[in-house]
Amino acid sequence: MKNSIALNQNNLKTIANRIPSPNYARNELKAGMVHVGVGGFHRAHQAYYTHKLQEKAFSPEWGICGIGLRKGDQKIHDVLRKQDGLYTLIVKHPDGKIEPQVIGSIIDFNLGIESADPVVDKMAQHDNKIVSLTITEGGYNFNPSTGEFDFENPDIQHELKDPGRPKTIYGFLTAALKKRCDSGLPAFTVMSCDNIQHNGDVARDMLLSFAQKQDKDLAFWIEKEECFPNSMVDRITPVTNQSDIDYLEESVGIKDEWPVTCEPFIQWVVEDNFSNGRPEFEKGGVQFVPDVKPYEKMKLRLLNAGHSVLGILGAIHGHKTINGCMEDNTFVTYLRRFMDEKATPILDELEGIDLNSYKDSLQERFANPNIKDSVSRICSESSAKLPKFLIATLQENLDSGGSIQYATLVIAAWCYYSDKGTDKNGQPIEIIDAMAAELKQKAQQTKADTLAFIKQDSLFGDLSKNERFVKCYSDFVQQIYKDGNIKALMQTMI
Ligand code: CS2
Repeated sequence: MKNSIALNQNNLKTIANRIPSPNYARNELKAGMVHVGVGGFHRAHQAYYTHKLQEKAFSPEWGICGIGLRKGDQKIHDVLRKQDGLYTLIVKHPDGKIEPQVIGSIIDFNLGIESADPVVDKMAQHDNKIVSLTITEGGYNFNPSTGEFDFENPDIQHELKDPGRPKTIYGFLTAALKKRCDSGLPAFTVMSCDNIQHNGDVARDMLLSFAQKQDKDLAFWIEKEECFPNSMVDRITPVTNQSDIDYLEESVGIKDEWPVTCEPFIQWVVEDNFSNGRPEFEKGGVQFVPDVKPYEKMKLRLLNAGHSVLGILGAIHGHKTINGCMEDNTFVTYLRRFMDEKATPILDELEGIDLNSYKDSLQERFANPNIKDSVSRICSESSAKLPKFLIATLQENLDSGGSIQYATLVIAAWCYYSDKGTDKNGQPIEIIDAMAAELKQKAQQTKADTLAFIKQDSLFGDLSKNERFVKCYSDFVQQIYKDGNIKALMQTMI
């Protein structure tokens, strides 16, 4: 568009004539929440809910300050600073309708890379009442099979020796909490928004393990004063593409360097357990419940696990997107069988939720042809995701005598995927995983030792010693390694 304009506060009036934009006094907002990990998901979810709240019931004490602790956060920091915290959220409906809107709830951004002070100070500041997190499943620094805090991590060892120069979330949280404790300020709530079962409890246990080693008095104070609500978060948020940036500039007339796209569905179920007040998020549609555990289990073991099932199998077959998988009947049937026969039996009772319609709605969401959620995003960091999404279900089915084939095939396929790095057409698969090299190395030993891949105990626990699992896994590995024709194998099972 000829007269396209840059997204920033000065241009907001003009932009508001083109698409919905914040109508509240952003300059009056204070940073009552400090959010670590400002990826697409945070911007499509918590920041969106906060924006909705501001529109419905202006609450000046509840703006968001973004925080980045990793080098990779530099870019979002620079973009959001340049755009005065503003960005466009593009909701893509299954029928092709596209709804862009400007979100205004992020009002500041600090990096803790070169110096920790700006971040620690922000967290320790009086106005701040909540530190929320989307630091990914791998960011919690625990051993997935034992659940124990990983003190071997060199960054953790560094922080224990030198608390003044924190590197991980734990070092930053304790440094800020120490300041608050010393100056008589109340503890902030730590609100985890990651896809981990009992995410608040995990955040609490890990923070306390760390703090107990670093400063016992502080650990005692944290234990007494601080709340860690569990929550279930949900909105499918694919990686932003150049075509999204071009669409905004060419069709809407807005130059936004990093918009976010997402599906229309959104859900947030949170335990009402906050140490120092909270926004009235319910006005923006958030559900507060006394116990979120059954909801999180349902979501992790159906939606997230379902994604991984489609992602790993789809990657080997050569599907590029999740909706591409959903156009393939073999994948659709396989997914449903996995959800009905493996995942549903291990879920807890959920009052008022009809699991069949939940699963139907997941299928519709996955099939949204406009979302184009890439298989590579879903498979990224599988080493952090699969233990929580899939292996946990497998373990429960092994314990209860339930059926295991559908999940076991995915594990066998994950081994093949890590080993080969190409799909059935010989096209390279992009593997993004902090453990990629180790996974590959183990997978490559499969020919000599069929169980080499599952002998990684930190991921698989004692699965390699379970006779029933080993038999099923070995059969699948042999079959996949014959010709990599994963779809043919799936077809024999449905
Ligand atoms: C996905 C999630 O990362 C993944 O593998 O399953 O990002 C998923 O899209 C969100 O949890 C949806 O709420």
